[in-house]
Amino acid sequence: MGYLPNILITGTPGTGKTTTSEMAAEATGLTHVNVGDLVKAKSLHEGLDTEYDSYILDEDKLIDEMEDMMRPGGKIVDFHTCEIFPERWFDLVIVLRTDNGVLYPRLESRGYNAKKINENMECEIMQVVLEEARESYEEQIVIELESNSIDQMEENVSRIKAWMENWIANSSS
Ligand code: DAT
Repeated sequence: MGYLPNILITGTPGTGKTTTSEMAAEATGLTHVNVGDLVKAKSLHEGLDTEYDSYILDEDKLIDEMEDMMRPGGKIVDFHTCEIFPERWFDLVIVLRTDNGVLYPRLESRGYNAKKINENMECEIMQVVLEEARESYEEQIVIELESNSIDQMEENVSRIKAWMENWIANSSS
């Protein structure tokens, strides 16, 4: 059949979604979809929230834009929120987690303003994305992975690759 799974990689900004997605795409041959970039490139937003310096998402436009690309499978979707997507899109949902002391300097070195750093730190401390994922998808497809070090990132990429190979073997039998 040549059927391929769709994977969502989510987590607080700075936890390593984009880096992990790029590496996982390279390791698996799946296609990385950076939703933040897509929103900007196709103007799938209602302008900039100046207080938080981030785009106000137009969710309907975004879902419409992504529907056709998700249908054939084979995508690694990278975004900091996960509850807006249709549940049926994903076969695996990975939530990346980072310790406070590691996340803070990552956000600082991005040049985020204090308000945005604090908002994101609180998001990670309160496990906002993990809880969203658990509420939005079946428990058994949601996996929480630590992303503090390069070693952990490489291990996470290996796990994604192994999961995909197993998924393909099971779906073709
Ligand atoms: P996100 O897409 O979640 O916002 P990113 O992939 O852009 O995160 O990573 C933010 C920065 O942190 C970037 O400079 C790479 C670094 N980083 C991310 N995950 C890491 C990890 N597990 N180990 C070491 N550095 C990491």
